[in-house]
Amino acid sequence: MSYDAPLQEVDAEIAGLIRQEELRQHEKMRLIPSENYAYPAVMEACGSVLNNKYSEGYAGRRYYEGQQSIDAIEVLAIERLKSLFGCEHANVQPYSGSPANLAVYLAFCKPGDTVLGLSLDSGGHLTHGHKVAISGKYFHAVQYGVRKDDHRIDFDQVAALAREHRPTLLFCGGTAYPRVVDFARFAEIAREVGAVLVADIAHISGLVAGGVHPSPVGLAEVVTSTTHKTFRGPRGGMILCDDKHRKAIDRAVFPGLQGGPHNGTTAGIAVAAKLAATEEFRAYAESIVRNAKALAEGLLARGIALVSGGTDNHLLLCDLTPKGVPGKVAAKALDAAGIVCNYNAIPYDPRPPMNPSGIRIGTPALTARGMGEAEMTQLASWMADVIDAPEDAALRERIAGEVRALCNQFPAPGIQP
Ligand code: DSN
Repeated sequence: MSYDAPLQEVDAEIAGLIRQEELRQHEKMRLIPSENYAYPAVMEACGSVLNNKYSEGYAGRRYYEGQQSIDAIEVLAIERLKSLFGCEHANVQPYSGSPANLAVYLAFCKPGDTVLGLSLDSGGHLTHGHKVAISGKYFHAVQYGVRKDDHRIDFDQVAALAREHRPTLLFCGGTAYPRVVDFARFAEIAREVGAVLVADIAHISGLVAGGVHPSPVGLAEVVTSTTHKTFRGPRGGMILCDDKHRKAIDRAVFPGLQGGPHNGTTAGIAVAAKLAATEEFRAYAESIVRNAKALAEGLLARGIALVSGGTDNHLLLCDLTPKGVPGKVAAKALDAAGIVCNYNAIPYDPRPPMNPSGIRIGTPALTARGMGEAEMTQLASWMADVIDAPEDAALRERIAGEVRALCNQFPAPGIQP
């Protein structure tokens, strides 16, 4: 066997599994709100010779020679993000969202310092101070939540905790919060107690770039994000910040936390940032939100309760308690019917995290396929049918066939069916 042969010849087993995953991504309706279809151009940049190069350091200040192309690529990615988000500095080297957040801790905190973030069950992220994560183990993490009655951020609680604990960092943003994040309100509180406000926009960076969610830039001194969710770039991370924090952030990412950046990813981020600056992308972002609202309407009409009563962004959190179906049972039944989501805790969930009361769904991937409100209405009806009868195997099979037929009309970007 030649070492230079294509994947199919070198390793048919892996090639077959990748093909199987391609088919899955083509023939199922993918509703996990943090997933998407990266642009084919992004995939091309990621799977290129850039994989072969080490580049510790930053453009013009590297530890190895041979950076003629790499420096130009990284500068392009940075300049495009600065222009897109209107920020003073961008670091594009974090390997993903969690390392991006960890770098922020390293830049501003010593172990044991106090940090304040949104709790996981209220829609926050492990990296915002959860007790099982490094953010909760190495720092004194205090958590705020959403109100019980309307599931919106409890700003009275945020302000009270901030005044009591005087955190070094105040994190806002999350992974299962279906409403607009009021960055201005957070900034006011951070300013009052002398905390650095960090906005984690991993889920909504595409919505911010597309102008359908307010931007934290100018309000939060530091903004972190992944680059592969609504942004449609490669698996990666970025940190945007004010100029005064440039040195601290850059040093924290390298040499503080990471080694060489993944240069293919950097190129992919540059490509995604270029595409996110187009009118087409604004229209895409608008459609994501329009579709999420249509899906919410369809589900509510079928008696499925939604945390906070609906959505302002790309995601919905369904509370299946009134249906008497645990989230995990629903998620598995829906997957068998060709509709992929994840089970998820809801605020004040009486059930454990591995078997919670809710499912989390979102519209970025379906919207990338060109689906619209009519398809969302149909989807809501299929979902409600399955949730009403999760044990009905014949129903699941029939719906899986109908889902496949619909997916055949909406090609998945970059996938040959
Ligand atoms: N795994 C991501 C999500 O699904 O929201 C967050 O890290």
